[in-house]
Amino acid sequence: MARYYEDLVPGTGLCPPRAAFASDAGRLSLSGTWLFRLSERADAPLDFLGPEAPGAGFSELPVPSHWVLHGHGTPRYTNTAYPFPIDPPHVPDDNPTGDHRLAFELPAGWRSAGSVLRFDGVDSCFRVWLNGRSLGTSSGSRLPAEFDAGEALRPGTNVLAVRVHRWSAGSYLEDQDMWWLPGIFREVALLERPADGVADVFVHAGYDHVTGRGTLRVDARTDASAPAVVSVPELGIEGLPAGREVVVPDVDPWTAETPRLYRGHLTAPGERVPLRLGFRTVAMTEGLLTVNGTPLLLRGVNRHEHDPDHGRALSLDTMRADLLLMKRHNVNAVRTAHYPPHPAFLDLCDELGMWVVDECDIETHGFIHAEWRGNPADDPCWEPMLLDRMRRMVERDKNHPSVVVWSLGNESHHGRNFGVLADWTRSRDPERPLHYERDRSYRHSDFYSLMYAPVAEVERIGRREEDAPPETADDPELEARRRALPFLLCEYAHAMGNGPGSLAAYQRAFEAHPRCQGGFVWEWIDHGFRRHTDDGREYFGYGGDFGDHPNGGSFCIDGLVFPNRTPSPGLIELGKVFQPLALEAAGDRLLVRNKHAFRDLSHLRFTWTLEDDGVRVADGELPTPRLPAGAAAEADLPALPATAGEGWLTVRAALAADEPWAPAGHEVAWAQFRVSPAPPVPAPTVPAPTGSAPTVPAPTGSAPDLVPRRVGAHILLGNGSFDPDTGVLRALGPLELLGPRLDVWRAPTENDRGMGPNSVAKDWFRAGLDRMEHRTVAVEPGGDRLLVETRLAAAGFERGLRVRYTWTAEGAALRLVVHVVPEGSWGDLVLPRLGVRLALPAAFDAVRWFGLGPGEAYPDSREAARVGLYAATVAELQTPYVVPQENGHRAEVRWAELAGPPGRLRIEGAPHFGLTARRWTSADLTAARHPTDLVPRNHLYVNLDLAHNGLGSASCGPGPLPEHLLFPEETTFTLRLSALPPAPTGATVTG
Ligand code: IPT
Repeated sequence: MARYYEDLVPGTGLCPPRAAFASDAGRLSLSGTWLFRLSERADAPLDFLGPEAPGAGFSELPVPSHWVLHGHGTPRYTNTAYPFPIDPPHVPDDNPTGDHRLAFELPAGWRSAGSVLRFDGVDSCFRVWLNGRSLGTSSGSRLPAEFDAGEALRPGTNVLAVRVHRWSAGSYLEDQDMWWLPGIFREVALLERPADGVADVFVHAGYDHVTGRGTLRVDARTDASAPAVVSVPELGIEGLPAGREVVVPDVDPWTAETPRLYRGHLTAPGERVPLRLGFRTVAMTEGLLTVNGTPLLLRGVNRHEHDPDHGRALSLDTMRADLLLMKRHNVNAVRTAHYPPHPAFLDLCDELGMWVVDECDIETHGFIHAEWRGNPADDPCWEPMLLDRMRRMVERDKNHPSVVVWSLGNESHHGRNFGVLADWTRSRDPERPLHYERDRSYRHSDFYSLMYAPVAEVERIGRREEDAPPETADDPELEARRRALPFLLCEYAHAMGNGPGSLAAYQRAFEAHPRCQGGFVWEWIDHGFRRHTDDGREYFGYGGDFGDHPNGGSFCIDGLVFPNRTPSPGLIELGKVFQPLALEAAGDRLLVRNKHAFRDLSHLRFTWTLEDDGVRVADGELPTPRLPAGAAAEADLPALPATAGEGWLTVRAALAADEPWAPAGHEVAWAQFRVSPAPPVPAPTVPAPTGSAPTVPAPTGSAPDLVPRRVGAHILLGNGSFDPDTGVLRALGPLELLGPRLDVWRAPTENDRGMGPNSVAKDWFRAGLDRMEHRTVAVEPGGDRLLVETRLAAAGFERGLRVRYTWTAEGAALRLVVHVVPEGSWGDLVLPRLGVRLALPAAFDAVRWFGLGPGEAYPDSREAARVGLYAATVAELQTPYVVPQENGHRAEVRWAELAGPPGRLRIEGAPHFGLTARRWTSADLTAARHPTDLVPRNHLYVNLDLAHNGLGSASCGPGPLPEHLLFPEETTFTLRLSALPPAPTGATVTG
């Protein structure tokens, strides 16, 4: 048994794999407090197997858990690199090994014969002893292992000992981009196996969409003398022998939109197994993945199992929380990246409705660093271990209606062994298609599948005009097969930090081309671990924060929800883009298209609201359109009263009644339509629009002087006081401020930082955009205006931006026209943003605005923002990305007011501007590694932006679409600043 953890066998002493199912047979949970000892090497003394107290060094540890999250060693994060030398199947002598020990009482009357010890997940390789007797070994971290415990069990106290090795041959197959987290991280249980019981069950419940008939056949493996029988009382099925098919007229099919489960039982003489039957037929029909005859459009996410405190030892509540959040954001599909999830997650998918691509626990990505030499996927010696993983997944999960596709694994290049896996799976379960992305011949896949393809490529694929991959180019038959396959983007839209951009563009491409059956955003959750600074402030750690080397840094922080499962703006955007209704207004008609695949709209209630400059003036209900899945129709819009300002009609479709995944009233879809004309352009010079406080006259009481003049060390114009040397505004009435001055920097997002050469931020740093310097060319009071000319450029560069600020007084307000002209050669460099920055005293905190909100919005991630009147504190304007970066930009702001003790600064745009307000500068944000590094300064920094570069997805994928690139060009923008008295109380706000 020496170094058994390096053997190319899946394990020893294991029972054959079978379905995960409950039954009325005894089950003793062995989860709880165990004893634990960590050794640096795999060969520590075996002094903990027997009934006597274990040797020194043991302390308590909860099971399930990962020991590295309980103070024993550290978690390690790598993306592709193996954290040990590539020397398969060997691992270093230093192989952290966790000895686990539990003494438990066998319940009285327990039938020992045939009893099974079941481990639902142990990372990465382990050996088991019961009462000192070795039961066997196993690897395959995210897969169950069962051992026959009957002979070793004894009445009364039993001692279970488990030795877990962090590294094993199996680790070479588990190089998923995630934390390496050793331990017994899923449940352990002792299962009674009754005589005449059920060993395994395989449910086949099909649905014929033409006749509406269901077919049911339950195959059972029993050791029973008499046959097992099936009963489904709801369907009038009683005593149906296992293995015999029955036709059920008029069954309600299971779909992810209508997850109808029928409850039944399989009864053998000695055991009763509850069944949950979902009638559905998965088929590849005319080149498309269909369920019950209807092609699917997968609005999916890739889900890793992650909890900020417990790693992959997830509670049922956490699994449910994931699904509720997904359903509430219109996600209808999950790829279980990149291993089979906890079995209870699939039960929840059956119940709540989700299309699942169940992926095997196979990834050999690190061999890329050896040019794929020795890749297990292509080495016959590894076949048993690979096939064992596929078998254990398929056998465990075969009874879930939610599982509609098997995926052979992730990022393991290609090789003969995938053919073995595919052949076995097709023969064992011909009722589900297969997916594997990395073998570009797709010979083992029923999908043409890619990762991170740009939108234009998706469109080409949709038209079947894509180039043939080199792997099929010389094989017409194989190429024809590939080209006939439906297309999935098994990963796209890398949700790392601020972003992803372009979600709407991808969705348009999917919806335009039937061949494109959707995709899975990368990824669901940020894998950050909760940590605290010395002074007790919480933050989330990532690769390197644990002294782990080598590490993949923040590349694991790429989810749609933050580590604590707070939705990020990316998820809000996705929820909008994924909404299952299209709503468009044409005159007084509303065009409604039902994008569900199976469900009509009777579960939704439609309402409308009319707002005038952000203030609600009318609302009502719309009759719910009677629309079957896939259909469209026009409905009448109500006659609307006239609005004085900007009139916006918002139509909402919300749940009419509670659903298992959201309460009545939950908004499923919405759209907003402008129904009254734009305000005059340029900016209004009249007092504030309806819904905001009135503009006050000049605070001096006398009309301000509308002509600039020098007074002492100032230039005065209207209520403004300027620095005569720099031309910078220092005060507006009673408000002290500094600025606005041109500013192009934003703290690079992770997508700006990009991957490898695909990094616009590198270009920005190289070009010195983070260190632009101002030079005042001229400050010229003249006529009724103050002209300030400056130049902004970086040390060492000739190119720059020439800026002319033209100030005029309009009563109590100042009007500013900023004219920007690029000078010199900018090549194809894009700007991070183009705007002005000003500083206000630190006491300014309350912000109100009329524009897009309530959350942040960027040029290519703004579908979820709606026009309204919003209020927030400065703290609330910040998005707490785990890695500090540009965030919090409120877009298309018509006006904003920032309130501090002396009054309010009102800013109006012509027609609008982007707004961020922070207690730190963009440079501070650029330098910070964690939000706790950000220390509030003595000012509030306000950016007023004309434009931002798009977000894109270049941290792993394409950058922003061409239309969202911000090239420097001659530009003019206009702002109007005024000082207002403190806000009246009780202001109404939409958000
Ligand atoms: C792709 C991986 O499949 C996924 O696990 C994750 O690492 C993702 O990238 C990036 O976060 S592989 C990549 C080479 C496209």
